[in-house]
Amino acid sequence: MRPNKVKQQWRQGQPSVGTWLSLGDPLAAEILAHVGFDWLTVDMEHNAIDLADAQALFQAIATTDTVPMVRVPWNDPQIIKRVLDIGAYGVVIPNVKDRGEAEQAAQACRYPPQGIRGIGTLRGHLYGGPDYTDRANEEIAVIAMIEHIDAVARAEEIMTTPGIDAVFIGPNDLAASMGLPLGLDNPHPEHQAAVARVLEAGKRLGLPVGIHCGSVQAVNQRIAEGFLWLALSSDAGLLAGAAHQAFQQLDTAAAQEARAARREGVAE
Ligand code: 3PY
Ligand code: MG
Repeated sequence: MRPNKVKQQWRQGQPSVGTWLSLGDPLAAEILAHVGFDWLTVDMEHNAIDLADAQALFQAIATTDTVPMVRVPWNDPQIIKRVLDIGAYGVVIPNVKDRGEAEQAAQACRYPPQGIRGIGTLRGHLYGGPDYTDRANEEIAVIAMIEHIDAVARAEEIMTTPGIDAVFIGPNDLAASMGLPLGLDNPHPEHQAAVARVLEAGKRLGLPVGIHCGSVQAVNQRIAEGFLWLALSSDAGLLAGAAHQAFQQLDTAAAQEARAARREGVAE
């Protein structure tokens, strides 16, 4: 079976960096895969991306060595089975809050005897290779999201659940659960403390910890702190950011107005 580069990176203690695919556009996915990100995660939780879209996105990513991953809408064995069967090499499960939910996620991703995944993939073999069914339990990455303050308190029980390969912090839902202002790169001291608690537990237990970042600076800072799975914004965020930056530099009246509005915004 084609090895999972992300799991290799984790074994070597190397950070693995990618971005989120929210647009559902295969050409955008192909462009980002050719940039050289370690992985790309198709986000089926918050967008209009269905299974057929996800399969086309995986096919676009497969033109490169970038690892195809997916965030499922919820911790549901039916959808987890189907995203794996169309070729996901990693599954991100939202809002895992305790050991029972972590067990459900891990078992949905594994063939018996470790789990309950049904046999019957087509594209898994095309992408992974003829021995896919024998090796999938080893190569597929299962990533539980910690994005509620109750899950932070239970980080150890989630991290030590058999079959969980990494945890990933969702800064916005975590902030919402704490009644704090939102923001990916959240500076609030209580938020920072919750993030630090999860990272410390991961280091102590030898489990990779990831986090969603809004900027390159945040990714680099989190790498220095010891995070091993870093999401840099999304296809939509990177597109909007680059377009805003280019637009602001134009010698046109509209751009001058935008620059002035921005300065006023900064001065407020
Ligand atoms: C969050 O910030 O809640 C996320 O889910 C990021 O992916
Ligand atoms: Mg979230």
